[in-house]
Amino acid sequence: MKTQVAIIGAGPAGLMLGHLLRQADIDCVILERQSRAHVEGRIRAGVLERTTMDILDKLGINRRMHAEGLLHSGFCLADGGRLIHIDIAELTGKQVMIYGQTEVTRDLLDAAPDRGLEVLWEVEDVELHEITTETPYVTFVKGGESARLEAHFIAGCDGFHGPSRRSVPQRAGREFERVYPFGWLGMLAEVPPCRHELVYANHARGFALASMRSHSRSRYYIQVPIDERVEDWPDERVWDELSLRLGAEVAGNITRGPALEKSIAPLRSYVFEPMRHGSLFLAGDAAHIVPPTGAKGLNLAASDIVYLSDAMIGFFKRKDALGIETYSARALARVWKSERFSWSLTCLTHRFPDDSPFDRRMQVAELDYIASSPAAQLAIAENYVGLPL
Ligand code: FAS
Ligand code: PHB
Repeated sequence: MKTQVAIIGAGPAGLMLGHLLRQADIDCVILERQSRAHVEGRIRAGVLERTTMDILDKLGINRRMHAEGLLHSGFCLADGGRLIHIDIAELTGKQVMIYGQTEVTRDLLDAAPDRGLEVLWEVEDVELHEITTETPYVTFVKGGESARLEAHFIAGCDGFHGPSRRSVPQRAGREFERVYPFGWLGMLAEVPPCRHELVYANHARGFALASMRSHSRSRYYIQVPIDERVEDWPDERVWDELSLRLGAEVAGNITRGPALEKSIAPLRSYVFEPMRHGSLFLAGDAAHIVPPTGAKGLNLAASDIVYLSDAMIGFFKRKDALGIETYSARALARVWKSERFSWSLTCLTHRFPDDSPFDRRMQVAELDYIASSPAAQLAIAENYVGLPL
């Protein structure tokens, strides 16, 4: 098999890249390890920045997002019963869209056939070859048959555990990581949200987040110890903990119901540099991970893909290699700013096991400062809605 761009991974990064390349009449093939049902079944991000919405608008894959998504103009930080409202629309002139990554993935997959975007599902043993030459190729097994896909470029959109980043020799790359001493237990329930906006709560018992997917479907999170097992958290225990951590005003409006999904995710900050090695380009979680506190994971994948698709389209359509040469530096400049924001909001809202009384005072002082300073609120708001590309 031959194509211009071999894309590994049919998550948001791979699917957005595939659509943008096909829209520019560039050949590409997506290789995905899982089944379509598995990919569509993953419950992940919930907040879209303008950057991500713009990609879906540009692709014309936006009807359901605008029909079913919820535009939000602000969110709250909660601390011991105090609610600090961050009015992102007033401060930045921008809003964010509440529309689940599950829905974004489904919309991109539903639109793939009309775009002529080919996804090979359930491929195994994907391996990258000759990635420092101009004739790289990928080998894989599909339905028991070995296959080889030759391409000009390979896009590693295969997430944190995929083979692409591991194909870069250790001497050629550098990792930066912080693993947090806690995880997030997430619960999805078909109950109306407890508030019209998201609430990020700092509580002595730990962080909690009240989010949503629609007016009838809520998504909640609580910070749990890193070694916690989801089996030890029956629904009622989660609801009780949420009520304690979110504070009386917010908790008073919680509607309880059976969990549709409940899982624990670890939290880490991670960046791999560079995001290009020869003919291999890394994008999304394959190159970086953020703690979900800042709602940046999916949106960073989107901004990587804006840079990468522009670069590849310039190369193939105008023989302009500037975007290819500058991709890694451009993407990393935005990645690091989002890593900083996600890390800082995590440190502000979570309780760390080794926190000293001084550390707690620093959290209280920063929350007091945010509550009293429009400048501090603007700094949070402009990062939350997404920094300019
Ligand atoms: P993805 O991981 O989504 O996609 C990579 C794809 O590559 C997958 O489909 C995988 O099956 C495939 N793949 C892997 N190995 C392969 C191989 N060998 N061959 C072929 N294909 C292979 N972000 C937020 O903003 N907010 C959140 O609340 C949030 N919650 C999250 C919860 C969890 C449990 C996880 C894991 C992540 C969460 N994220 C969240 C981050 C998440 O949304 C990612 O940022 C987003 O999925 C990134 O998209 P991709 O880079 O496409 O990677
Ligand atoms: C979600 O709704 O899944 C969500 C929202 C905001 C975050 C993280 C997750 O910061």
